[in-house]
Amino acid sequence: MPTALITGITGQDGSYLAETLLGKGYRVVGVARRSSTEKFERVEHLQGAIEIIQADLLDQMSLINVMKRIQPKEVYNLAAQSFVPTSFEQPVLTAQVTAVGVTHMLEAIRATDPTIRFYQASSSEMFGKVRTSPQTEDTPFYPRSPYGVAKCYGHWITVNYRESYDLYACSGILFNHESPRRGLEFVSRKVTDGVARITLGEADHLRLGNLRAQRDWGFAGDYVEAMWRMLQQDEPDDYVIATGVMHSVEDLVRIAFAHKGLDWKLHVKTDQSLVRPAEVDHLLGDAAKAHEKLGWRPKVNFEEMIEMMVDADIERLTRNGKTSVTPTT
Ligand code: NAP
Ligand code: G4F
Repeated sequence: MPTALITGITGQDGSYLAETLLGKGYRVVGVARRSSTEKFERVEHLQGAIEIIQADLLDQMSLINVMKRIQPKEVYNLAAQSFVPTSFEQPVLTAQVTAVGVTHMLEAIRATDPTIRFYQASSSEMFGKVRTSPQTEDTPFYPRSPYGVAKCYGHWITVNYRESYDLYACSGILFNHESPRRGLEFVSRKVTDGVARITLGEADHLRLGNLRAQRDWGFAGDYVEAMWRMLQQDEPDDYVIATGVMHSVEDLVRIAFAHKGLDWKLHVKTDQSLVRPAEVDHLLGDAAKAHEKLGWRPKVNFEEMIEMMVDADIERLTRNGKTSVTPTT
């Protein structure tokens, strides 16, 4: 049974990746940082099937000790400060975790077992103010937030360690991907949770920022399969993972409200305080390389995903009461 180590296992992608790897027969060990309140909701249903070990991306020695103890064959680095607005408020922390944390991971691998296969969670935020459209692995980066800048560092240090030390290190440039397990602060989940509350009579309106921004949104459950496929190739490489379809935030809002027979214009208020200091206006990915080399394709389309998220939020709120933040699906 090969061992896979996942940093960020308590996050959206970590939980889907853990399920996928268990299904493929892996022993799955997750890294979680110490917290005064444990936050294992997303992997609660995997209790007994996965192991959790404490370490922090900010602490080099803790990562070296994890590698020695667990002896993984594959390492998936999903841990990050991943919320763009927070990166404007906490740019130094974001750089320490999301950028330098990647070097801590790579150094831990070099120091313990350089044959470990490594996946780095890179991001379409690196394309930022896009130079060409759609974006491919060859599109130049132009990040528009401290988060995007940190992800560029993480991306290039992964490439650099692959080329300098012959590590099997891959970078997946993933476009936005969502699910019922998405954090409530991201726009997709904020909207589906808002629609659920309005439908149940718990709220009357929703405050949003820039409705004109456009994203290439996919389903997280589809995207974690691509991460695994990247680590099964003969040679390490970088891949764009995207649907190739772009929607605006306004499209997202319209579809989510319409799913419950609501007119979004009666419930959505725009709030200038939610507009970012610098915005990424459009992102659209071209995943042709992943189609050809990994045989990967997305299965869930945008409308299906948004409707799935609205239904899951209504089900959660109905079951647990309006204050619950625990997603189940
Ligand atoms: P997420 O839900 O925000 O999860 C982030 C994870 O990182 C959490 O488990 C968090 O732990 C952990 N973490 C944060 N700081 C840490 C530290 N100092 N040490 C150890 N762990 C730490 O993010 P996600 O949506 O699953 O995304 C996974 C990765 O893909 C991230 O690197 C993200 O930047 C990247 N990405 C995401 C998308 C997307 O659309 N979802 C697209 C491209 C790239 P706590 O639970 O303790 O906070
Ligand atoms: O859902 P978002 O916060 O995601 P964003 O900024 O695109 O970042 C996500 O995707 C990246 C991949 O491209 C990841 F790397 C990153 O970790 C994260 O997962 O915002 C999407 C869009 C933005 O243009 C934002 O300005 O929605 C717009 N928006 C409008 N109103 C809002 C809101 N975003 C949020 N979070 N909240 C609003 O009220």
